[in-house]
Amino acid sequence: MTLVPSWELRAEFAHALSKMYGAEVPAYNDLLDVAAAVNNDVLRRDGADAERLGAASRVADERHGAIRVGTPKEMREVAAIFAGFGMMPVGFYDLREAATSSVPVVSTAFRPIDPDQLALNPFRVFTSLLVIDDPRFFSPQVTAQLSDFLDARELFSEELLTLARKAQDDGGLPRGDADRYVRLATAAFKLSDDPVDRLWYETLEAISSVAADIGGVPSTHINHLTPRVLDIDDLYRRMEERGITMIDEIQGPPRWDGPDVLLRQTSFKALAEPRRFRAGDGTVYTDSLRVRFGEVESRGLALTPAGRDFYDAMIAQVDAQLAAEPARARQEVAAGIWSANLPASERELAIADLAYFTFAVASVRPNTGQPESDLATLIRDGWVVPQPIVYEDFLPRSAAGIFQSNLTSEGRKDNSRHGSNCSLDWMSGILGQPVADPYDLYAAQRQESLDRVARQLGLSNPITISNTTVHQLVT
Ligand code: OOG
Ligand code: NI
Repeated sequence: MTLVPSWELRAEFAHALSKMYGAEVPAYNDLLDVAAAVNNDVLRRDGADAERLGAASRVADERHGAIRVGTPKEMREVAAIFAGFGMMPVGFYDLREAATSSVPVVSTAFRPIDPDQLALNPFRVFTSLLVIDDPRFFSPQVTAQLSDFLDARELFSEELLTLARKAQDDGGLPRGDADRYVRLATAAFKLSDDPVDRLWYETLEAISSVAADIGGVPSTHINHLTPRVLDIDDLYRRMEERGITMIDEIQGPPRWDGPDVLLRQTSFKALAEPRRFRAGDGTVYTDSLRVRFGEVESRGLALTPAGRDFYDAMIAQVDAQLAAEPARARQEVAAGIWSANLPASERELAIADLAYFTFAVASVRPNTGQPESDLATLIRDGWVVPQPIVYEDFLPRSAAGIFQSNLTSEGRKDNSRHGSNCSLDWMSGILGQPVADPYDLYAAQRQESLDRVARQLGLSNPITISNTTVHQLVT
């Protein structure tokens, strides 16, 4: 029997979620319209250049979602559901540390890992786990109450989990099962109209509105769904022109004259949505909550560890300069620091080993000399050409910013206490499967292309990457 392959299941799941979220949050549909209009304009303006970081068809369909769960068991179940769609855990983000206000979660992202799979459909879900025993946020009593509350709920049915395991084991599902799997998985992330216990919700909200959104309600829901756009500054302007108030600034790197790196994101604030509540005396009534919002992103080059350190140093300099000149706009300060420091072309970024690329033998080979085995020399001498690798992951600081811009209150965090230690390995333990390190994935992709190039050029030694330039910030 022919199976619907996992990439098609993933694409259908992403479409079904998008349709559901658009019905729940109509402003999301506006965002999709504007994003599509911006992308069409950029494609018309820049032609093939606009597709250097992903084919137009991939970008048009590209979304990331965000969900939040409460227990290691829920986290494992969600991992099983995503695995059936070919989405694996990648990266670790500790938002308890990255956020200044009360965001008691640690996160990973489920996404395809293979470049071919990413090209077919890159759907990813940023998935956060509430750390219910972190004493900076929760008293022992609240921890115990949270534990009881969360243990009593069931987010995912046995049928859904069984279909997911089958999809993972077989690499796909027959049509009938596929439809059922996509339908059940989508419904599991629908905003529920089961009444929310008001007093319990408020107890948690006083500590952290994120904790209330996760542990104060009987089910989980998609928090936002984010399209990818090729010109986020243009999108920001067009949304404001439509009268939709965006958060104050675009998160992440600035717009500048060189290549985009990593990830730029912005969002509109959470909108009031009707929700049902149960009061202390048992009466059920309708009120509203503001937790779900619209976000959009643009993606640039993946940075190497050296590039990321350099990025972090530039960000620290932006912070320092803003502290000295608080009236200036962050994006403008950052653009100045970028121009003074970051190599302004893909070729130079590749030579300096600051960003990840795959390499191909140049179509016109140099007609003198022999190729060296040092990568920077091969690029400089014209033997190989770099192709950018797009950043497929997230940024903790932007994620914290996105969480924080939508909190209804600062919440409480007792910084005199020590938080429980969490790490990528700890998350692997929770999930019972390895969480991939994004750098390993990018490096492996690069290495595969270098091995191919070495064969094609007939090099007797493997190609080496020496990072001889030490990057110092201009101050
Ligand atoms: C997740 C926030 C992080 C992003 O794009 O960085 C995120 C959440 O609000 O649950 O989605
Ligand atoms: Ni997001």
